[in-house]
Amino acid sequence: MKEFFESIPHVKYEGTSTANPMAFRYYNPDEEICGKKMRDHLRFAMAYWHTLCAGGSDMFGVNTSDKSFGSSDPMTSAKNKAHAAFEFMDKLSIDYFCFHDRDVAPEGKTLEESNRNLDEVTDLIKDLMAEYNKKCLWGTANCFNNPRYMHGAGTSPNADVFAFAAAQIKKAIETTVKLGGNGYVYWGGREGYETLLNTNMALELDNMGYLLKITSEYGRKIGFTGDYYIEPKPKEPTKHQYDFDASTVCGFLAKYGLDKDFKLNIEANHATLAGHTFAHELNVARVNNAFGSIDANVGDMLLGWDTDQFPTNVYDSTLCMLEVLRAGGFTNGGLNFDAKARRGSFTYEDLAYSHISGMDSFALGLRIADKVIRDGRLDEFVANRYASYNSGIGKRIADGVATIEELEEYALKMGDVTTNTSGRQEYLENILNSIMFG
Ligand code: XLS
Ligand code: NI
Ligand code: NI
Repeated sequence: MKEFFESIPHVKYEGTSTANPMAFRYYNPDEEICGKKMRDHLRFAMAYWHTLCAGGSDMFGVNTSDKSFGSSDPMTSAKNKAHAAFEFMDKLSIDYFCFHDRDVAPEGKTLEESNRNLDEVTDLIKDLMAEYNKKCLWGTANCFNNPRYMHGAGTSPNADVFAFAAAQIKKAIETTVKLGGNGYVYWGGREGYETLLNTNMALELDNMGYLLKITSEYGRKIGFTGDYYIEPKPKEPTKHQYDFDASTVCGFLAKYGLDKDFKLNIEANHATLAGHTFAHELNVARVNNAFGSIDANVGDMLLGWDTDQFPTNVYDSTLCMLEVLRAGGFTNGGLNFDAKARRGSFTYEDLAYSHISGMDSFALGLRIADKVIRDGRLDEFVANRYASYNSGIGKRIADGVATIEELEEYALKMGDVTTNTSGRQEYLENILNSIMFG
C-alpha cells in the first residue's frame, strides 16, 4: 500500500531538550510511572471521524483539507482511509482508535447495503489491526447525521425511526464486538428537543431508556464484555439535550435500571458547555462509580459551541489525570482525541502536530499528577479538612446512625459553632503551582 503521510516521520520520544517538532517531549510510551507504562496509563486513541474524515468545513465554508485518500469512489476511499488510519496510528504511537459506523464505511441506499459496506471495510480493518498491533477503544453508531434523524433517534416521535436506530445500533455493537472493542459509546446526538410546544418529554425519555436497555442487553448476549458509556452533552445540536451532564445522566441511568451496566464517557468541551469544569465532570463520574472513558479535547471559553480543539492546557490535563489516578486508572476506557486541528491548519503535518501536542500535554499532566499524589500535601489537607467526621458526633453522622434528637441535643449544648477553619484555596493553588513549575 502506498504511504499516505509521506511528510510525517515515526514520531519518537526525545525528551524536553529537543527542538524537533515531530518528536515527543513528555510522552515516552514504555516509561513506567508509578508501576505502569505511560501507554497503559494514558491509552491514547485516535478519533476516526476527525482525523480521517473531517475536512474542515464549517457553516460558512467548504472543506480546506482533502480527506478522500486518493479516490472519489466511496468504497475505495473508505478502504484507502483504513490504510491511512493505521499508518497514522503507527507513526504517532497511538495504540487505540474509536469509530462511528459511518466513519469507516459509506452509508448505502438501504440498511442492508450499509451493513454490507460496513462488513467489507471492517474485514480489512480487522486485518490491519492485527498487522499493526492496534486496538479498538470503542465503537458507536452515527444516529444523528442522516435526515431521518431530524427529530432524534431513540427520542424521535416517529416509531419507524426508533426501529431503524435500534437496528443500526445492533449492527454497530456487532461490529464493535467483531473488532474486539473495549467499549461502546452512546452519544445522544439529536436526543433532545427544541420546543415543548411539540414535545412529549416523558415518552421520549422512556423510549430512550428502552433503546439503551434492549441494545445493551443484546450486546451482552452476543458476548460483548466491555463497558457501555453514555457521553453527556448539554446542548448542540438540540437546545435541550437529555444527557445534559454527568449528574443528569447518572440520575437517568438509575431511573431506567441501567446504572449497573453503564459508565460515562466524559468530554472536556461538553463539560464546559454545561457550565462545569472538565475535572468536575470526571469527579461526578468517579463518585458515582461511573468513571469510564474520556474524550480529550477542549472548547474555547469565549465561544459557546463544541469547537473540539486539541487539548494543550497543562493545568486541565493535570487535574484530569489526577482524577484518572484517583479513580484507579482506566480499565476499559482511555483518552480519545475527539478533536480536530483548526480549519486553517489544513495539512497532514498539522494532523501530526495536533496529536503530538495533545499527547504531550496529557503525558506531562500524568507526570505532574503523579508528583502531586506523591507530594501528599493536597490529599493530607483534604483529609484533615473532614477530620471532624472521624470521631464523636461526626463519626455517628458519617455512619448514618446519628438521630435528629441527638443532633438537636448536641447543637443546644454547643450554643453556636466556633470551630470553622480556613479552606486555604490560594495556599493550595500555590502548592499546585510549585509542584508544576518548581
Ligand atoms: C459530539 C460527540 C461525538 C461523540 C461520538 O459532540 O463528542 O463526537 O464523541 O459520537
Ligand atoms: Ni465526543
Ligand atoms: Ni463533542
